[in-house]
Amino acid sequence: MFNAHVLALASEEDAARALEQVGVEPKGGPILARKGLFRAVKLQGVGYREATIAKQEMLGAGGDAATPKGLVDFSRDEVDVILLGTLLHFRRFVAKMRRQAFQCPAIAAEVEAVLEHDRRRTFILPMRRGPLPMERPLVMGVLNVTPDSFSDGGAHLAPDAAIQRGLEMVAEGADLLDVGAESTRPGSDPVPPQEEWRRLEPVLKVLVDRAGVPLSVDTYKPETAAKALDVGVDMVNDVTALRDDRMVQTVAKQDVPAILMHMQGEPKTMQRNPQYEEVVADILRFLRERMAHAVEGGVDEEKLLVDPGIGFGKTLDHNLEILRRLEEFRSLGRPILVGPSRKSFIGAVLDTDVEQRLEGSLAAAVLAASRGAHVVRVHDVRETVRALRLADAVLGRPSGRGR
Ligand code: HH2
Repeated sequence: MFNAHVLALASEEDAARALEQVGVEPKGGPILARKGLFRAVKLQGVGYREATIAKQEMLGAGGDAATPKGLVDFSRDEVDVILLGTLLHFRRFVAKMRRQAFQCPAIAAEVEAVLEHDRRRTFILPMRRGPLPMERPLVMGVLNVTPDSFSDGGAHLAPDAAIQRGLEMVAEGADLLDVGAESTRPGSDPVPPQEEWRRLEPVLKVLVDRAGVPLSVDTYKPETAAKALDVGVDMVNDVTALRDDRMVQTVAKQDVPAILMHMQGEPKTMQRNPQYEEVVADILRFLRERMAHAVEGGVDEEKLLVDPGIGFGKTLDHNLEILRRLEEFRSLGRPILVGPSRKSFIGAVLDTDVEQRLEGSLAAAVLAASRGAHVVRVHDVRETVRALRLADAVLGRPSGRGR
């Protein structure tokens, strides 16, 4: 018996470790690791000429490419392609495509970029009050200074209660706090900016000095974001991905990090009949466009985070698919934030009301963390910090969670 077994190799670190165990020369490790890691890269809307060349070149490189029948019977001008190969095959493919005609060099550049992005696991987020290392999934505590948030509405509407809960979450191990004063739950109405700021101001002014962790303001209104940044808040969490151009200007001028979240439609109506051609690809395209728009408007790309927006214009199946395929958002090359906490998809799976979603929220947080989330936005900080400490240990990540 040779004790054959299939190795679980997801990253270069996994491959290097496995090779070391069989005593491969350290110098050969990276080369073999490239042969040991398989990747599938999907391209959408590729012209038939480029798709034909890409298939040939990927086959020539030792890999393969999946293309639809429409490519060979000339019934389609554009097709989606899935390139299949090891990192070594992709390296050869990129070199060959660079020298080809038509849009082939652009395909080479995009494929090379997404593989490089996919490889990147950690980030250091530059912030006003010092850099924020993202080497293990960070816990962002949710503080809703609202009467009507879906899970904790009214609990922290009074400034003192909000401040106390904020400090409590820090004591429980929150790495960041996200403070919001308008519920964006399905069916909610907007809050006027004056009212939003009236709720936020007393809370932010105290927490900026006392929290000891970075603060983000959960708003899509430029006037609210500007005021919050003026009192010292560190970043902006915008559920509309800087839809308002004045928000782009505010973030650019203040040079702070911003979270770009995907939402289909508006909170009032977003859950009526959400539809996607292909949920992950559609959200990726949206986030790419919003990133490009922000960068064109002067925002530093190194300060952007991306969020697929669990529950914002998505069905149960959409939400589950986003979490299952969260790693695919690595292709954007930016830290991934995700907020499944207590949301209705958990209630739908477990058949539980909002106050009975702790276990589901923890499962979602751990799954998200193991599938590439850099920040998990949660209500139950103490429990999530514990659950993620275990996940860190299993995944071999640096500890240091939970003060
Ligand atoms: N979810 C909510 C609010 N803001 N921001 C980001 N980036 N990602 C999210 O998933 C997200 C978010 C909704 O949760 P909550 O704030 O608890 O509820 P409400 O909007 O009812 O206040």
